[in-house]
Amino acid sequence: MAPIRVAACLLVVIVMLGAGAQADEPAPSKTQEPKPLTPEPQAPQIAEEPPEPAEDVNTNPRSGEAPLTALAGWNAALVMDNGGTGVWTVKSYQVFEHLGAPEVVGLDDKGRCHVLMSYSGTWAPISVLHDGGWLGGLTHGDVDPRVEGKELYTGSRRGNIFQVRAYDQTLVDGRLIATIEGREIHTLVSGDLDPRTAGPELIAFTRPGGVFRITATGKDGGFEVTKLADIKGRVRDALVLPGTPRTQARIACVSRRGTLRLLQITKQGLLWETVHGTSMGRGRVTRKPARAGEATVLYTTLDDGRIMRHEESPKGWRHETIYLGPQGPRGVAAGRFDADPAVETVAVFGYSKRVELLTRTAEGWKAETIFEDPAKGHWLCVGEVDGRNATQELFACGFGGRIVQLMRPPGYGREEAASAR
Ligand SMILES: [Ca+2]
Ligand SMILES: [Ca+2]
Repeated sequence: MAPIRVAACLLVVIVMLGAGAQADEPAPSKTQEPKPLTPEPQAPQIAEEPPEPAEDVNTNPRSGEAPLTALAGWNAALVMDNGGTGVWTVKSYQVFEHLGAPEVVGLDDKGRCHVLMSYSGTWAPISVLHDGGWLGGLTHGDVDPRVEGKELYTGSRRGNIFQVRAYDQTLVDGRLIATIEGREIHTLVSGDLDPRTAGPELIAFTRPGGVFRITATGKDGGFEVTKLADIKGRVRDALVLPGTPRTQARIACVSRRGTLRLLQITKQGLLWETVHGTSMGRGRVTRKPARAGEATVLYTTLDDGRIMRHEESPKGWRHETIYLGPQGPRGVAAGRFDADPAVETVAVFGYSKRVELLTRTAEGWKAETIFEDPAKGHWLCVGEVDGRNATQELFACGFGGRIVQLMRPPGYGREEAASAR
């Protein structure tokens, strides 16, 4: 693996966007709007110094598993330390089709995209792009038929949208595919979302509020950008609810305006359905893992610390507040985190610096802290990189510049096997 990693590190493709783009400090907003009231993504804070680790504990995830202290029966390990530069978004995708384990992708405050490969506890990063300001939106999809398989797409504070392509040589590179002048790219989703165009597209949500379609239809391998609408409020997170042969896919959007809305792009135009609205900004959305025959369930975060659960039924949506948590949730991830697959669980992270697991019990929802970070959190996602437990893993990132993996110990939910516990 070592020679591959060396080769991988050599391929740091820097997209040059002019001298101004290389500044390390966040660029001034071109929108002339006041600074966002929520500090997302803004200048990073330096993490408080962690306690000195014991001498025999590895702290470098490039050379081996780098354990961290976790709580409540969980384990934790460092995936990446970005030297104090905030990491605003983390998601897990199968970036390399020739590698069994999925990768982890982080976006940072200097406009860099980090693709991290796991290998028996080590995490090897390949870093691409350098937009100068933060990168925000992130999606993985087969948007470009000219490139085999799926591609990564990310967007920046400066309005730039990039394609990041993976190769079987275990390399990635990136290129600028579009610029939307005067708009920050906060959220990206991909899929066959617009029936007015053939094949899949990227949909970008911007600040000031707008919806744009980006298709791989430009000349010379380029892309084309079409503005679909101006909207009120910044969409801070979105996910695609796949369609059926009879129905168009829906995009679940949460907004600074406080809404959870579903967007359908139809031949007649954009159709918005408000699922829930409240007088509080809404920041993140996740979906309960889909099971055949089960209703769609979404969870959303409100900036004052409430976590809401929304369940769809033929009669409409039912809403339930499941957690009155600390101010500033900035991450929510639903998944299987309990040994019993029937138990409903969802994890949250944010300005409290704590990752908390919410579990539905016969007596109602209970919360327990499973990890405490030295710095404020900004994103949380689910992944599967450890088959020794029966549960999914979590990845957390934020202002301290670290990406942390949280996992149940070997043998958790897998009592049939001897385990290394
Ligand atoms: Ca493709
Ligand atoms: Ca697992």
